Amino acid sequence: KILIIGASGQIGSELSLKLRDLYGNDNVIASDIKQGTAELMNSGPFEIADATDEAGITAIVEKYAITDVYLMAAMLSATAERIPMKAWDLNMESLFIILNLAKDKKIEKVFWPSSIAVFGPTTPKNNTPQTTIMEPSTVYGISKQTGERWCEYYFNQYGVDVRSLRYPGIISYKTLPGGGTTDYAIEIFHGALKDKKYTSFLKEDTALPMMFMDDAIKATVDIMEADAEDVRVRSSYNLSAMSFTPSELANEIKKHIPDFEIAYQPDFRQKIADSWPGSIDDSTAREDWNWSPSFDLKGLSEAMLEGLKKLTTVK
Ligand code: VAH
Repeated sequence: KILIIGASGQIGSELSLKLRDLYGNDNVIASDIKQGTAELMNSGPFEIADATDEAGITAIVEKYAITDVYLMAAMLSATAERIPMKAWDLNMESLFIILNLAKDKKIEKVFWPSSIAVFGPTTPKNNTPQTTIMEPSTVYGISKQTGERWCEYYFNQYGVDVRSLRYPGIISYKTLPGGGTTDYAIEIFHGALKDKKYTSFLKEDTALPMMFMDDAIKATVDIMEADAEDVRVRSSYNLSAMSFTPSELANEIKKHIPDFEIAYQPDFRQKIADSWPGSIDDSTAREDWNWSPSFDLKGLSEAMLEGLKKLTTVK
């Protein structure tokens, strides 16, 4: 049985649906501190739970005889800068609860997401290697770097089968953006369809590693289904599909909406974005467990516009 913590979030909500498709609705228990989309709530078991509540999480694990946990709850980069201690507590306490459940053999396997936010201003910016200088300058990045070290420690010391991916910016349409610095690349599609215009909070030439949600879900399923001995990296794998700047994304949208207009008003999130790599080398993931993305910038833009149009007409 599978438990997803943070199932109402951007990745959690789509991951829950995919895992229910793959393994059966009643074998995938979704949990979060708040309810999720109707699609999520109507497709299988849901438990309200606080990811930092050890007793509550342990009770759910025992109630359903959970074997695999996907810990998708976290506070993202922009929000974390505003409430650092709350972000640290949520991002770290939730991880320790799950790692200790695995150490105590109450669960067998863990997925925990890291992020390209583990890299900082001193990291080589282009085609950032799997192993390199990591001096993250954001609370979110520090929590993800620390989390990676603990995951590797629990694997080496206690044999905990925890697997992790350094997600790039993930672009999707089924939930509203939630406090991420890369979320301009989601908001822009809403603006394009609604008002034919968008004001970007990042500068036009800010290149960031990005991925369409379906590829992020595919990578998550692939690494969790890989043979344990193929998962050689037990901190976290670099992962990517593309890199683009706000102006490149705007030009792609203009192919569909010719009179779309973009403006630029960088805010505090520019500093966060400037500390991250422009592009990622994910060759280790490709070598170890056969990773390969399916969506490029063209495919992402088509999928986002199609998906949002379907959602709005449905309403
Ligand atoms: C954020 N979407 O912007 C997340 C992600 C690499 C970016 O970690 O905080």
